Amino acid sequence: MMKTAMTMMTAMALTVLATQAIAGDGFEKYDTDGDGTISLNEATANSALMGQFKVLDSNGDGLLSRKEFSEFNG
Ligand SMILES: [Ca+2]
Ligand SMILES: [Ca+2]
Repeated sequence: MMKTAMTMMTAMALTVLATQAIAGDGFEKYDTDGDGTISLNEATANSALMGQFKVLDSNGDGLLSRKEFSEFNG
């Protein structure tokens, strides 16, 4: 039962990721908790993003908004 639930969740996650890859800017891929911003913790998923985090965070609140993330070159 647990295994079935995990398999379903994995399948759903893959579907979401595939959809977003097509849609394209990648923001949702890094915003893993879905709060509409990318935290430093979420940015650790990508070393390039991590490296640019402080530069991208133009208002210095420690979070990347969608607009701030749009400046990311990764
Ligand atoms: Ca987030
Ligand atoms: Ca910010």
